[in-house]
Amino acid sequence: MNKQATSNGAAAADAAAVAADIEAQRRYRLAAKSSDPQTMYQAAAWSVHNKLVDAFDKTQEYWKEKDPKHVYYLSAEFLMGRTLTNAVHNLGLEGEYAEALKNLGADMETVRSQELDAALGNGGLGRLAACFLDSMATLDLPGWGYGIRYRYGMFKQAVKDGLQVELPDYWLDAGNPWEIRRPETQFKVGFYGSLDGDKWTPSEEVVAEAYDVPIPGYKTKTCSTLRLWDALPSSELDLAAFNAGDYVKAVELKRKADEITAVLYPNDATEEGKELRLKQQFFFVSASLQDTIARYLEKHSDLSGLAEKATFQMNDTHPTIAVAELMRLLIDVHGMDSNAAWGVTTKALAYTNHTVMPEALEKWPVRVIGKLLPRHMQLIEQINTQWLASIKDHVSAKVAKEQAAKKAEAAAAAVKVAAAAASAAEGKEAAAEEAKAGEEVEEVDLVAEALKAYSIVQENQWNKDEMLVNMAYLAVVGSFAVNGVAAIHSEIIKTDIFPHFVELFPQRFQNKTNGVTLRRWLAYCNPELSALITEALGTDAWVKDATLLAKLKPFAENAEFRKRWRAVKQAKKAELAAHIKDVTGYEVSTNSMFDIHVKRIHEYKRQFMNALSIIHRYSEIKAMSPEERKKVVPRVCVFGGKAASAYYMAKKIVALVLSIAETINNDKEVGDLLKVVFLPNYNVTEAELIIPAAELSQHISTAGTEASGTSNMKFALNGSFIIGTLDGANIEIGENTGFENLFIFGIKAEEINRLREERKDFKDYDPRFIAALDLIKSGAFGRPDYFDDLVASISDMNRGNDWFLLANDFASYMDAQAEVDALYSDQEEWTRRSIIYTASNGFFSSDRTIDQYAREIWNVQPCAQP
Ligand code: CRA
Repeated sequence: MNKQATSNGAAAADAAAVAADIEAQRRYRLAAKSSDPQTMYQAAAWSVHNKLVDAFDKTQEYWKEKDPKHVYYLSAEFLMGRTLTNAVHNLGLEGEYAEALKNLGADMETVRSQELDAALGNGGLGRLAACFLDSMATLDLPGWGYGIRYRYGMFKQAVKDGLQVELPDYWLDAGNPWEIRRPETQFKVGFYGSLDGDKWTPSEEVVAEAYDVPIPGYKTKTCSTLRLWDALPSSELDLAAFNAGDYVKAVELKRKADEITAVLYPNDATEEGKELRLKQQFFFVSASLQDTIARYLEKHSDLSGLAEKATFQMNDTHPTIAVAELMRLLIDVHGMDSNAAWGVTTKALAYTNHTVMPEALEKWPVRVIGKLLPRHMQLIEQINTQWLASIKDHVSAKVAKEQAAKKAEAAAAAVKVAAAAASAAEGKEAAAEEAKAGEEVEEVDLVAEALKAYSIVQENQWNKDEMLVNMAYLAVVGSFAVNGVAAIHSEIIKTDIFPHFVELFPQRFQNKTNGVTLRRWLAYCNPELSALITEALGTDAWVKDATLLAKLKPFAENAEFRKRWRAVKQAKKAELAAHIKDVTGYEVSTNSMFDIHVKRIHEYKRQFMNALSIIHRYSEIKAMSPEERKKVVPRVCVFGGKAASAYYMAKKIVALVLSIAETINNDKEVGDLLKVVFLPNYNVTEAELIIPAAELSQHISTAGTEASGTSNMKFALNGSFIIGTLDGANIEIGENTGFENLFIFGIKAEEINRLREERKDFKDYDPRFIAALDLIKSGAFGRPDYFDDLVASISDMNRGNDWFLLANDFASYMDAQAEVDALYSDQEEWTRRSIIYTASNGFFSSDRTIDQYAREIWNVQPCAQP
């Protein structure tokens, strides 16, 4: 697949043309005299940009002419990472660009490393959206992404004095060659104001302006778009203020508009900025729906057919205000009657749930929606009223059935009591009382009470005076399909999150196990392994057809192939080791096992448990004789991940990892037997370097908490072993790879509730767990008091009470770790199984996921240019 530009006459000519183009960009677009790496990056990027624009225009014209059904992926996050390598490869021009840059005295590696990540997302959900765009384009599916053009992406994480510090991410400052501004595509979005009957007059207004990011598919002419909205002050109000001489107000409007698209909120943060967050959500949803409707109306006169031409996939609850906004647009703007509008809405929307964590299931106070979007609050109330009316018979019947069962039970109990005390008068009295009690319950309005469980608008359980809109419920009621993101998660949402809805329409609920694009996450981030795979299979077709990876299996038995496989891993480890040295100053040995734990820092993901296991390992090594130490499998334990700036415990976890790293890495007695590294600012680009180098990767969330995980798929595809719990997609990776090849440990999801109950008097602490906690408390890693709250959160029943059950899982986690060491000592077997990982997990290509969405939810067909 690495085209040899020099050995191919046509490609060489193309390389000359590319070089001339890059030169022209440098000279005229940038008017630059220097050829420093940043300038060369910009020049190369603009040259690729132009090719993308050509492909983009052709695709969009073709789709416009053919008018196929489209899917619109509404997402508050798109974690795109860098674009240059991906675009050049997807266009099939990697040889030409490498050659051209060489001819211009630059090199691809240096040039591409100049690009800043587009980090418009928090973690898995945002990166999933980016993988989906790549797959949609690759499969020629008419589809667009819609989101927000945040001016600052996810914060930049740095380490200072052993703690995380957050720095702004000025990703747009150097200019962004990957977008096309569309001043001609603007829509007004209103907020606040008053309601007269059902007529809404907003008191604040901004203009949403489109920016298109072309998304090239792999080995296809299709180039789709990610349309991101920027907010501008509404020109009319602005002008009015200026004309009235109120310059301050005019500037104020600009500031307010800027605020909407300034920053991305960390998804697990607290209260702050709630209203602004809802404003952001409504802003991009409204603009996207207006835009789609406007394009639809260019070809069709009647909006009743909208759902035949468009599906809006709501990526988690963030865009779910779409239910009310689509209704408003259809009714208020386009004059549809409300029943017809509801018919169109519920045929056009679909919803993906990505989490069962209560704090991430959005519930907006009625007060907040009512203030910011009064008409939408009114519509939500109406939707809810009609919804509850429509299910009243069902709920009444259910209540009656339950009551009948209860009565029968009470009667049986009464008979029993009477029989037991047959001769005694008290017995009869007791029986009579029992029977009476059963009837009294009926007097309460059981049906009204039962209906509350189905209501979209509900009481805040922590504050009875506040009413909340459950956005997930709104989404379920307003959608024709609801899906989870891994098999186990799709079951859990049915039993734990939406049981009442499943009862009414089981067929609405589906599973779509997540996937990742093999282009970015294998072919481009690991070109060495890709070349080896391509050579073995005799084709690079696996990049587009991941099922072909299965053909690698027989190669696992070939000693020569294993040797080459190991050599690739060693090369990737060496690259990571150099990076570690660069960033942290620590020297790590590539003869050690590279054990990686990278993801957002969260208590449920249990980085803390990994840290405790490392402390135990450290203590063990310290206690060993020199002879015993010879048997230790040396490890480099790498952590990476951002803690939300307001997440107190997560920041302590980062500090703990940094502290133990400091102590252990400077302990001469331990040397290379154990090293601990925290790599700051984990993002897409870091992941592209880290994942190919991994030998073991950790996915150790408390069972039932991680909806899917997607890095587990990337690691598996790059031949890394998984140590993990029976959670999220780990389970399906186990099914594909063979569970004997994973290091699975810990409690099961169905045990969690019971175990949490039992923790009230949990005493079964593993002595190794206690010892590790004691060592932290003793100040062995510095900051003696700083970690008190963290330690208490898993050991003090009054302060957290180990909600994520680290103590329960610790012993089995340590057993699994011992198995890892044992297997690693047998490098032939280890490598054999590493190959099996790559060969077994083609299922996790996002091409498969998207194909399923297209067939089973969207009903969207490929539309490729001839
Ligand atoms: N944090 C889940 O927690 C999942 C991704 C993508 C998450 C992950 O387990 O792999 O979504 N959920 O489906 C989420 O963001 C709001 O919920 C995630 O990225």
